[in-house]
Amino acid sequence: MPSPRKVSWHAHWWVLDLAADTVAARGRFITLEGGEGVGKSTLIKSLTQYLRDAGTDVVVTREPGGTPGAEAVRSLLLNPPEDCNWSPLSQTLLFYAARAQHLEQVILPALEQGRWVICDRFSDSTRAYQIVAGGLDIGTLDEIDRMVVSHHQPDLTLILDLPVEDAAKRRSDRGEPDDVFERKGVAFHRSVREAFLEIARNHADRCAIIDASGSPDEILDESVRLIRERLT
Ligand code: T5A
Repeated sequence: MPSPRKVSWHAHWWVLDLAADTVAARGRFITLEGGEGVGKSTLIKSLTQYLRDAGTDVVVTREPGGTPGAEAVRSLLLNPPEDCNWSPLSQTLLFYAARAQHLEQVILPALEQGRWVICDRFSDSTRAYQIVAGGLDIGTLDEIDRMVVSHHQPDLTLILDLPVEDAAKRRSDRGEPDDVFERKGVAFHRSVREAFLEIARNHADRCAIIDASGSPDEILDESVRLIRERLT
């Protein structure tokens, strides 16, 4: 895991300053998005370590998941019972049921306490997977999102972008069994990648794309630079 000293010195000292300045303020909500295997979990570990070393109080969480109930929903969605075959609408309702509880019980209380929340996936994943790749009607999703997430959108969304073949290779090198989404074909994963790029274009004030083909250190450095640029 890279130490903060490996990140450019200006970014490092900025994080220290920011941590000191924001003790009593509302925390910051950062989400990481992108296809499977692009490196989100790897970045979350190094970024969390980096921020904690700089004195920031960070809560790390994930979707679907983050509470015992939402983790149970996660397992229903990612490893469904045989012949279950959730439709995009039923998947969306389950993702948002888990998200509602996760927001109420984990994310919002942490932000109110001034803690930073780093979340592995959030609503943009539903937009990419269930709408663009799954075919759900966008109006339906917007309505559910307004009801559940409302104005509690992330302060910054880092979208890790990688060709689907490279992401698939990283996943297969890791040697873990694929879940229901990872088992889908190349065309599905290409649609997901395009969907994230479109989300970034449509929400340029909140989202930033990171080229995930670089080394873990380079990706961390770029993330810290973006946090500095966008969250001040
Ligand atoms: N989903 C989720 C929806 O359909 N709708 C929704 O609303 C939500 C919230 C969740 C699934 O649910 C779907 C999307 C997903 O299919 P997940 O397990 O939470 O699944 O998410 P995944 O993206 O599948 O998680 P992964 O662990 O597979 O991918 P990561 O976290 O992006 O990748 P990571 O860090 O584990 O890295 C993969 C491998 O690459 C290496 C790592 O060491 C690891 O072996 N690696 C690198 N190698 C070279 N260079 C780098 N820079 C590297 N970074 C990592």
